[in-house]
Amino acid sequence: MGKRGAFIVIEGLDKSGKSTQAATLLRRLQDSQVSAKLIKFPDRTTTIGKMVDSYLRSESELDDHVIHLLFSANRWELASSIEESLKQGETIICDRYAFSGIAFSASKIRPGSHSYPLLDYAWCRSPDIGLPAPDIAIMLDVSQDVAQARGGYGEERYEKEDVQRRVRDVFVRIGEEFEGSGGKWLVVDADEKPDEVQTVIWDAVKDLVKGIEGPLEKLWD
Ligand code: Z5A
Ligand code: MG
Repeated sequence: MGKRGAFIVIEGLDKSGKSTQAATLLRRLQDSQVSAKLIKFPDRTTTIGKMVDSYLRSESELDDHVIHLLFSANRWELASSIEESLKQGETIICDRYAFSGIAFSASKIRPGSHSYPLLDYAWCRSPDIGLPAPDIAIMLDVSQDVAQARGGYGEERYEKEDVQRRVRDVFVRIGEEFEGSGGKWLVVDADEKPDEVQTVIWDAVKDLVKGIEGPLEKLWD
């Protein structure tokens, strides 16, 4: 049997350049004749994705538990097609994944409280247990003032300074746990110029994209 494709997840704070870097990486892989595709979560095109989209644009209100489960369900909608593509030898670049799911939900605080969590961290992690696990998760770390200077910041529900600060703290915890469970978690300084960020990313993935012999692991399993 041939090698399987690599599953590369790009995560990070808002306006850290995830979509920019994911698109650049895809072009580079295609130029190098590596079979690859780019996916993104939330996938706003599916039935569930449309509900998520409406919530993010503040066009609808949903209970915090419900929106968390919808984000996860949106990933499960695509889980078997991700597995199939990887098995066929196609590399997948994934713009946000389950780590964003935990980071944004577990950083919510109870109304009237300064720091008391609204949703339990372990509860937030549980619906994504068993999803395809990435071979590497690349966390783009941007500072607040740099993110705010970039286009579009502040247009959607979670793009507020205090939210982003709490999200970042949860991302640090997630990274430690992912590494602790044997995963690869790479933090990249995303304040740098796009080309410089891409150089660091390429360096981290260039061997993985040659194909992987080992089985695809399951997330948090
Ligand atoms: N969310 C959740 O709660 N639960 C979940 O399970 C998931 C997500 C999966 C929407 O996500 C929201 O959903 C998000 C998390 C939550 N909440 N918020 N806020 P989204 O992925 O759809 O969000 P987005 O609208 O695509 O924004 P983004 O992802 O945060 O942006 P980005 O992809 O990181 O950045 P970009 O689009 O590549 O770049 C932004 C701008 O900066 C653009 O003008 C670029 O040209 C510029 N840019 C990029 N890189 C650079 C550098 N290095 N230097 C200078 N300028 C740059
Ligand atoms: Mg994006």
